Amino acid sequence: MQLLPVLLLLLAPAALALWPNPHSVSFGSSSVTLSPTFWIHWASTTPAPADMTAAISRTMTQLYTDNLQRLVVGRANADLHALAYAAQLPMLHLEITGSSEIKSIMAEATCALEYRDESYMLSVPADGTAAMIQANTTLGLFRGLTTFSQLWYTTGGVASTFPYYSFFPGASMLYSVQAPVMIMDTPAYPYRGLLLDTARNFMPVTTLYRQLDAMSMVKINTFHWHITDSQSFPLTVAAYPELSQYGAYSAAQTYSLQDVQDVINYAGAIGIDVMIEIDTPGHTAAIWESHPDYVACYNEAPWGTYANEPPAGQLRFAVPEVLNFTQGMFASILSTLPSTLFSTGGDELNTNCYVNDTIFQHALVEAGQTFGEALNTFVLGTHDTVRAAGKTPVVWEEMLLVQNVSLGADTLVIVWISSDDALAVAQKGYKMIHGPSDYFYLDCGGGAWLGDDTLGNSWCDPFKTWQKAYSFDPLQNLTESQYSLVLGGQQLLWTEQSGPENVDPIVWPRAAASAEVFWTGANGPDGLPRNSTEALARLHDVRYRMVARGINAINLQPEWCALRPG
Ligand code: CP6
Repeated sequence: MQLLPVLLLLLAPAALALWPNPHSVSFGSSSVTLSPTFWIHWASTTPAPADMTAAISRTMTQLYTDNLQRLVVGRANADLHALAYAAQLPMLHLEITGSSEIKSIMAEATCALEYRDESYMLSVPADGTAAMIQANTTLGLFRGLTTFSQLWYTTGGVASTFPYYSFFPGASMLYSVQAPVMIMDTPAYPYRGLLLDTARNFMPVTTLYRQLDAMSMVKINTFHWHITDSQSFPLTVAAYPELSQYGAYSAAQTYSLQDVQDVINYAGAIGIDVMIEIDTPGHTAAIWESHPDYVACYNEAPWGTYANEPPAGQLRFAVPEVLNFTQGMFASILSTLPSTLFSTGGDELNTNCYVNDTIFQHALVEAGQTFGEALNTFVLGTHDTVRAAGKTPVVWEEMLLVQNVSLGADTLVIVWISSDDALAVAQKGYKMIHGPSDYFYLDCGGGAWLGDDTLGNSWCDPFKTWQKAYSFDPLQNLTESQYSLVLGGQQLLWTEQSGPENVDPIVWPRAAASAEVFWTGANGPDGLPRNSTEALARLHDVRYRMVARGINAINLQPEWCALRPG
């Protein structure tokens, strides 16, 4: 009975630790080792952009410090004697194809989704001639480098002695077991994200860097930064410094203008675009701290009547100065952002908040507008500001499906309440990003919080395993003509119950699941549907490599399984 899974494991192709699985891949059955003088060669006559040069040297370091031994199928696969005589890979050429101007990885990673080119071809011959990555862009080359670094295992021994090892059994060697390797790769979807919330609990930039490192390892290309909310406003806004001065938990728990640029630059250099969200008009109680006139029902009791979480407080969006302020705030932030995407939020607006708010009701009368008309004016007004900065507005699904705001056709809609809602978004003809709570919420099942029942049940229980996220079908319920509306998707961590201490274990390696769903698409490289049994072996390797690179990713198995001989 237990033989079956073992047999399946031995028969499975593509056992190498590639994650996400490439679009197409072919392996041979020869081993190659990495030559002690292996180097990575920038093959273009135009000098490499600085972030590309950094990526090359980081890849060299990672090859020698990952120290990943072959797992699951066992150390026995490293036949030291055979490897001592295997062909040695002397170098890797990086070649830009096509004639477009060579730009930095960051420039390519932050360009509009429709121009994003992450495709590459990678070949590793079995005969000791050079390997090659070809791509139209530095971003494509960078994705290829990430894949290349996943091809190599060490035989053990002392990796730090590299490249001074000698080829005697027992010495450390980096090897790849399935040469020749031929990979043609391109993502199925242009948007592959991770949302992190830094408003419920603050996360220092060093914590964010670590998340970005892990994201880049699995080719996630967008950090959706939910930077403010009702509980705190940690973002420094140049034109309105009082927002964070009064709205942050403390002066230490703020992001300076420089911090934000540092995060954006760090992300861009490793192929990640930062999409900032300033959630409006709900989730804005923290704005009351600096602008009490702009916020209705602040901290009103019982909070459950006015908000999904304490403290209650939402923008008085019908008041003209509130729209002016929000536009001014957005413009100030937008002018510092390279991304073409900016989220104005729009989730969980609570209408009770405004019923007895005389200032809001007076503003409605003054404008001669209904609630819905005033909301339309506000949201479309803020979106005009986003477009004036050359960017595309992004909103949560309620703006479209609950509030019926007449969003511009360019607006991207994030589905979160239920995966079933994707169909309604598609029927209205809008482009969407999948982030449904029934598959992708990383905080669900992590324990109840305020607002959940007294037995400790949370409405978003149960815990969403990586297998659950992995089972998501981006095209489910949609008809073929609607497929092109799906731009991709993301897992999400809301941080009511997390912070720098536990963010790594809550997120990793689970968030690798959606990274593969949206890179690889419905089918794996062999044309067969993705399945989590095949994926598990590769995910173990992802986890070990993450730990080697300083990410506190959780175990998926007892260590015994990794040590067991094949
Ligand atoms: N905060 C904001 C949240 C949530 C959302 N928006 C949320 C809702 C339900 C669950 C988890 C998180 N905490 N701003 C929804 C998009 Cl179960």
